[in-house]
Amino acid sequence: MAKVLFVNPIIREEDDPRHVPYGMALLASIAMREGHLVQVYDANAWRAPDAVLAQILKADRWDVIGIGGITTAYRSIRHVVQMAKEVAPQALVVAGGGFLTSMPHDIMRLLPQIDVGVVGEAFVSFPELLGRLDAGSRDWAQVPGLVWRDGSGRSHLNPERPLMQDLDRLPYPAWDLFPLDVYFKNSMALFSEEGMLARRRLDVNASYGCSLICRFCFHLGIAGDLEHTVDRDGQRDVTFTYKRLIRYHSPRYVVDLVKHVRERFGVDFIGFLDENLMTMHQSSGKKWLTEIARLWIEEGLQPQCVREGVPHDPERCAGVHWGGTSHATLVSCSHLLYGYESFSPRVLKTIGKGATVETNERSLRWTMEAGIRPIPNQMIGFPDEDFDSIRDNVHAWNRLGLNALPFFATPYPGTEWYQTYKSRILGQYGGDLEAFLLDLGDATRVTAIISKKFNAVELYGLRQLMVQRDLRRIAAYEIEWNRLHRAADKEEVLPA
Ligand code: B12
Repeated sequence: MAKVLFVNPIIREEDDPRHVPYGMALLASIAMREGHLVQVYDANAWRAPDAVLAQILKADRWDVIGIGGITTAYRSIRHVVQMAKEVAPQALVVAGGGFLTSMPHDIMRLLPQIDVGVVGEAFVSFPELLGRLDAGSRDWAQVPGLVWRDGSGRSHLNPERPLMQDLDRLPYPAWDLFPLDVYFKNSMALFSEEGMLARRRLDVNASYGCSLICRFCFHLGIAGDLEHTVDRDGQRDVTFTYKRLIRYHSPRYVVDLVKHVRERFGVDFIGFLDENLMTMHQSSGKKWLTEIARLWIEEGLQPQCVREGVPHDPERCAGVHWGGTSHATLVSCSHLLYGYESFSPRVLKTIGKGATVETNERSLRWTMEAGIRPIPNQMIGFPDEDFDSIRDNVHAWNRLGLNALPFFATPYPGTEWYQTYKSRILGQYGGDLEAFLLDLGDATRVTAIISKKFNAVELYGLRQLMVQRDLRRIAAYEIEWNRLHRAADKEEVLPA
């Protein structure tokens, strides 16, 4: 059996750690079920100095050091794998998750310390890798879903690993390997009163997939979106398509899991991580969430305040509240997060999501009428953003009484936007992909601009004017913009 150390990299350095990494917790559990010896160092939770990481890396003779996360964890991942190779050179460094899946060959080139990568879903590929290692083999060419390097340093991507069909075969995540006290301290989710008062929140991912095809979104290669291309030299690469394979845990699995965490860890709130809980309900013939809710009540998980119709009091309320994500074309918990993105008809048409201004507004009204707090997400800087779309948003906020600080539209790797605007994006970083990866954050700052019309200075300025509802200055700048660009156009056509 292999000795495996998982390292959870730092994500959102500027914020407190709030989410146990669900995929890693599942992989740890799977590895233990297969008989391997597993430890976790949660760098995101501990935020400790490097000396601690070095100690952990030396604390045993690890066979495998596993690390993974989303693209914005790149800086931390880079640091950990560099240290791992220095301090524990005997260990096989294995990486996975969105940062690698979105660009396997690039990551293998940028981070030579990674020995093997697991592309897309790792539920089967990772234990198979451990099994091989255990059997003394380091021949990775036969394991679907892996990316690896040959003796010359060239990376190879193996054929795809089919997604697991029966998700209920998954063991429960190994939450007890993570410092839950740190996470419980940051349990509160600022999205609803119940969420705000949560003291012991854990997250559950109940379904995999999303039926939408938003141009700014990426599904980590675990939603049926991942496909391979093979070039003339036989070199494989990943591509992300509109194909979907939507998978659910059964309501029974979900509710038993929640019951388990209630009994084991005393949780009072469950955050559903599902990419889009409500679209998943919709595509299940509107039965899935209803059945979860029925079992939730049957198993005694319904919060006392909901049952008795009284205000939530965390001192008295027994039971488990929950929250998740929704989409503007549906509403049917405590809070629902909505990615409304924009209230401009033109922009909405180009996002690919199928939402309209009407569905956005309707869902907001319905959600509020149902006593659920809607949390709208807005963005600025779409490829087709213009003065009229900016104004449309301000008008909608005024109409609906919304306050929002829009995010900046960001082409994260793996998204359609990244594919479409790749050369433009890299052009903004002097062709240096790593510089772009290191710059990415949570889209509250401008990174690579994909707006055809506005530059960074304009996007910051316009966002500020939107927040202040300053339509007069937006109109004045539109005149200025047109004047400047007319002048620039004229200069361009002047003979040299
Ligand atoms: C929880 C979550 C977060 C958490 C942190 C997650 C974490 N600890 O890594 C927080 C809230 C911090 C977060 C933030 C953001 N997130 Co987020 N988040 C999620 C969410 C909801 C759940 C992730 C999850 O648990 N998935 C389910 C599990 C099973 O998948 P998994 O963890 O990836 O694990 C599987 C594989 O990826 C792989 N794997 C993962 N780790 C490892 C490790 C090893 C060793 C191996 C072998 C394999 C492996 O194997 C697992 C099993 O198959 C997803 C949506 C979703 N439902 O997936 C979005 C998602 C990952 N986030 C996304 C985005 C865009 C963001 C933000 C940029 C959003 C924003 N504008 O602010 C920010 C980044 C902020 C920042 N400054 O860095 C994108 C993807 C980004 C990317 N390119 O990688 C997703 C897919 C949502 C979406 N569709 O757009 N997020």
